[in-house]
Amino acid sequence: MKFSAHLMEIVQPQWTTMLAHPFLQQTAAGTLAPGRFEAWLRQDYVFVREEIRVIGGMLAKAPLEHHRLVGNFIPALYTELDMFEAEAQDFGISLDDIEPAPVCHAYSMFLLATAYTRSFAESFTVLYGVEKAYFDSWTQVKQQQTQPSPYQRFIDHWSGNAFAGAMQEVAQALDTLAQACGNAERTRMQELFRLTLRYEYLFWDMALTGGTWPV
Ligand code: MP5
Repeated sequence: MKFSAHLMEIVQPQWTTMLAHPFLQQTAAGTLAPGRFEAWLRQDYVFVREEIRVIGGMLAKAPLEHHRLVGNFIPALYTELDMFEAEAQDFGISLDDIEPAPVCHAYSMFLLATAYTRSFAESFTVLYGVEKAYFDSWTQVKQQQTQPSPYQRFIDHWSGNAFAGAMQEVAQALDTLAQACGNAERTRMQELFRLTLRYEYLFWDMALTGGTWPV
């Protein structure tokens, strides 16, 4: 079995729980309370901005054969930031002075630390988890929605063909990388993948419940 498929198999129950998160269900049903999408948008904007630094760290370690794939994330993420900025303007949402909420802060620091302190294969596994979580989450929203959503641009972006193609390339590169890893490294990759999924769940939770700093 390919390593990317193996990862999905070992986290299957938690992955299913993540996809059942009320934030996603309510986004699909069009019943999200006012302010909740705004909370997600502001926090995810900060997250994507930080992700560019993560890619910078990964590029420094990327084997030449994977350099272009990783490097291509930088213009793609800037294009995503443009999408956030355009949508925020349409919704009248300010993107100024956003304080990262605890989960957003912890998750982006986890990505950054992984990129700078772990092997390339390990941080690439986390990148796969980040992308796969959004691909599956927004694809499910797209499949479940029965009417157009005010947030359609986001739904279409992460469930569309371009993102699906990039997703496939990432999965293939991960499978190639994993073939050259020993058992100990593969075990660490699995642990990091599970952590990534846990953070993804928490990110939806934060969007739905606020999750701001208590003190
Ligand atoms: C992604 C994201 C998708 N934007 N935010 C979270 C919390 N998880 C995953 O990654 P990308 O690189 O923005 O497509």
